[in-house]
Amino acid sequence: MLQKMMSRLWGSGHYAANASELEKFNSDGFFVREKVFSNRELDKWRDAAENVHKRMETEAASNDAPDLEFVDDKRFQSIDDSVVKWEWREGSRDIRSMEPFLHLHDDLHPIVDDPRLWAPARSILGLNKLALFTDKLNFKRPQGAPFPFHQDSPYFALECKHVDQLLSMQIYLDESRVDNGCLWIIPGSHHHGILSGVQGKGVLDRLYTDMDLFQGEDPVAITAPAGSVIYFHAHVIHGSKGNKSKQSRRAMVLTYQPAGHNRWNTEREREIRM
Ligand SMILES: O=C(O)CCC(=O)C(=O)O
Repeated sequence: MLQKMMSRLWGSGHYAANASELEKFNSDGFFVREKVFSNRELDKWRDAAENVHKRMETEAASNDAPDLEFVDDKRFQSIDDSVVKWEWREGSRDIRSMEPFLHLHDDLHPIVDDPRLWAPARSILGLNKLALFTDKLNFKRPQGAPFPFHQDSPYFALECKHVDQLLSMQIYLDESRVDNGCLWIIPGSHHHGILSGVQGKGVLDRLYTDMDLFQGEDPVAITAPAGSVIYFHAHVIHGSKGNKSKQSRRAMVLTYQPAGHNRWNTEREREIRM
C-alpha cells in the first residue's frame, strides 16, 4: 500500500538511475546505492528468510523428502519449487542458496514490484516494461564457503538468448564486510562478453571464469551497510570469499529482463507491476 502510494507520489523518476550512476554502470558494469531499504523492511525480510530456511530444513529431514542430487561433490535438492543448494561442507544442514525464493513467503514476494528496484532497472536497461527473470536467496552462514569468480551470463545463457538485456540486483540483508564474505567485483569486466570457464575440472567449474586467462582490473570489495543494493550487469565478473565471522551474511538477488519473456525455466511470464 505504502509502496504503491510512494510510487504514485514520486513517479519512477525519483528512483531512476542518475547520470553518474549510468556512467559508472557503463564503464564498470555496476553501481551501488547504500541503505536503499529501511531497518524495518530488513527485519521483516530477515525473519521471513530464517522462517523459510527452517521450513526447508524440516522438509529436507522428513521421510518423504525429495532425493538429494549431486553435481560434482555439491548437494542440491528440489523443495517447494525451489532449488536448494546445501553448504559445501559434507553433512552441513546450512543452506547456501535457494532459487527461486520469492514464492516461499508472503513477506518476500512483494519485493519484486518495488520501485527502488524497477525504476533504476528501467533506466539502466532503457526499457519501459520489465519482467522477472530469476530470484535467489543467499545465506552465507558462518564458515560459508567462498563463491569463485564467475559471470552470471554463462549460467543464464543455458536457457536464455538475451543475456545482454539482464540486470541483477543484490540486496544486502546484513552489513557486508570483507570478513563476512562481501561481494567482490572486477570493474569493467562486462566489456569482455562471455569468457572461458575453467575446463578439465568439475561440471560446476565450467561456470566459473578461468582467472588464469583473464586480463583486466583487480577485484574490488563491495563493503556496504545492510539494505544497500548492488545493480550489476550479467557479464560482470564477481565472487565472494568465505564467511569468517560469527553471523550470517544474507542477500537476495533479483534479475530483471525485458517484458514479454517467461521467467527462467518456466512457461510463465511475471511482469513487474509498476
Ligand atoms: O554473494 C555471494 O556470495 C556471491 C553470490 C553470487 O555471485 C551468485 O549467487 O551468483
